[in-house]
Amino acid sequence: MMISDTFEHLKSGLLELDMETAVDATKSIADTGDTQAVKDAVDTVADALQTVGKRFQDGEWFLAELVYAGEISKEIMNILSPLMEAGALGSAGTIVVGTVAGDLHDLGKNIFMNYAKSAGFNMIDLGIDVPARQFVDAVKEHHPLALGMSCLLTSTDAEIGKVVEELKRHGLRDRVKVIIGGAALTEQFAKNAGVDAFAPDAVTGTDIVKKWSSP
Ligand code: B1M
Repeated sequence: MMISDTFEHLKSGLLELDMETAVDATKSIADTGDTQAVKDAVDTVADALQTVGKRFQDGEWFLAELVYAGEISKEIMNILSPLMEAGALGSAGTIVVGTVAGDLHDLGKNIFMNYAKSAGFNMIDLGIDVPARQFVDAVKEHHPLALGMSCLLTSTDAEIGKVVEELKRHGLRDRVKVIIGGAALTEQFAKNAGVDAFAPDAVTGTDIVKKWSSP
């Protein structure tokens, strides 16, 4: 089978909610041992998830389908992530990442983490529904180059300002760069919230932290 067919199976497996096809295709890609193929597979997942989001927005898909598409994506990323980590792990610096309090979305955050890991960053994942205090404690503990927050709900975007305030209150704001991403946010929001950067996607986010790592 051609490698292009395998990417097609990965995508169709996700979009047809066929776990077995998606996982088999991912394993075939992983077995090639080709780092670029692994990155292309992550791009394929990100692309397919945009389609998933559109189907949900258009009322074509419902919550159960969304959740299952999320589970398939996680299985795929579980196979791909260790291969992406194989690079110069941690050499570019540490980044602490989490999804803000009240928000349980993590697919985009995980994709960003995988991209940044593959670029050599040591990623510390605080998970989802992370309170401001926990972000601050992690900055104190790990002294990261950057703190990343993901937010997909307009009802939780105020959490970002809270974290920035907490960082200031603990005298940490000048010691860490702050990057945010997620469907609820914009460049303008980032300016108002006093963070250093907004990443519209994982690739741009990784480019931004790379610049911070080697100015
Ligand atoms: Co929810 N959801 N959801 N959802 N969900 C959205 C966000 C929504 C826009 C859908 C819609 O109505 N059109 C909407 C929010 C509306 C709003 O606030 N304005 C919504 C809603 C309402 C909800 C619930 C309230 C639904 C309900 O229960 N009635 C509920 C809330 C639960 C909660 O969090 N408290 C809910 C639940 C869920 C599921 C659990 C079913 C599932 C999440 C599964 C999971 O994450 N494990 C889910 C999903 C899948 C979505 C959509 C369809 C897709 C999100 C996604 O994963 N996209 C989403 C619709 C949409 O976004 N169009 C929607 C793919 C992902 C790759 O994109 O996360 O944007 P994204 O990440 C991108 C970039 O943004 C960027 O890089 C990624 C890749 O390029 N990025 C970063 C993201 N974070 C970054 C951080 C960085 C850098 C880049 O640095 C730190």
